[in-house]
Amino acid sequence: MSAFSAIGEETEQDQNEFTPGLEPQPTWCPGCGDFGVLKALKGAAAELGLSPDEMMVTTGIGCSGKLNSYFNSYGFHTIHGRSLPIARAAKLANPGLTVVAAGGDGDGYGIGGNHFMHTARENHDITYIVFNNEIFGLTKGQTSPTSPMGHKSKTQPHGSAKTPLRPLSMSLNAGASYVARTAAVNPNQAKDIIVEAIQHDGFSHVDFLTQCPTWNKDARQYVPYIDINDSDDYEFDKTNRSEASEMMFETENALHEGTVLTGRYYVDEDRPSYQQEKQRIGEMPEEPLAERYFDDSYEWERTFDNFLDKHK
Ligand SMILES: Cc1ncc(C[n+]2csc(CCOP(=O)(O)OP(=O)(O)O)c2C)c(N)n1
Ligand code: SF4
Ligand SMILES: [Mg+2]
Repeated sequence: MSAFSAIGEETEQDQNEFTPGLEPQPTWCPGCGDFGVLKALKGAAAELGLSPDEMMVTTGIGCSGKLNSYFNSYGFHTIHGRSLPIARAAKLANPGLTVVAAGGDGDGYGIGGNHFMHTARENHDITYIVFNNEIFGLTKGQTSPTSPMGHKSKTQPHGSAKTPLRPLSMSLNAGASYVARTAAVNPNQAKDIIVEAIQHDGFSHVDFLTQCPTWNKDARQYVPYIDINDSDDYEFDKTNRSEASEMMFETENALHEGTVLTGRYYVDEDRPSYQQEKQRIGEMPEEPLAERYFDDSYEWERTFDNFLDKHK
């Protein structure tokens, strides 16, 4: 239940609860993988019994950034690469809120890469969904950090000379405590993974493969996919860091060799979240910071006043 929830009781939710009654309706192109993320997120929120006032979805800029326009909850359509700092602030101020940050591969692995790395390192208790279509979709198909080597686009007409970034490995190495990959073509797995990611205490990173039939026609449509947790061909312990790391490395190589591997790669239930650690060392109160705003008797400490005092 959020600090401001008027409902606060466990209720059964319907997916339609998260569909805005009025316009806008999605403007994504027919066949776009982004529809799959929206569907999975609605399904996950309904399964968790959340109501719209108990959730906040922050997004960056891109086709992916439109997500919160079509999802009925608190939302913040931020600027390019900045969906994570806003999500972190919302969660720190109001820990009862379920906070989901979302954005594209260009958004999160490119311009916002710094925020991604440090949010993972600090293990903020939020879920981060990256729509990975391996290009910049909204701006008409330029090469992105996850585009495969040799990928031809308007910005790289002779093919990209760069090796693609490894999102799963990067996330693990930066410090994320839950790392998974799913695909828009796999809606049931996607919904289940988002449920787990939201329930996880700490930073959950979901790399979500979303096909872009308009600008990335050369890319595979991420079918057929293999669920590594269900397949006998891939045995590893997702709580073991080095086994998870090897599985991620293999997955990232396989994608560009034509095999789409998905599933849960790393889960660390023991590591305290940033919020828990801050409370443990006494730097964060138990009561939500956001409630102070409504507390008329609270005496605000202003950084500026402290600064002046120090220099008197
Ligand atoms: C600071 C800044 N730089 C560049 C842009 C232009 N821009 C808008 S969307 C985008 C790329 C989006 O790609 P991605 O994050 O992968 O999202 P997608 O559209 O593929 O979902 C860019 C470069 C911008 N809006 N702001
Ligand atoms: S341009 Fe690509 S990513 Fe954007 S809405 Fe169309 S299909 Fe989806
Ligand atoms: Mg993209």
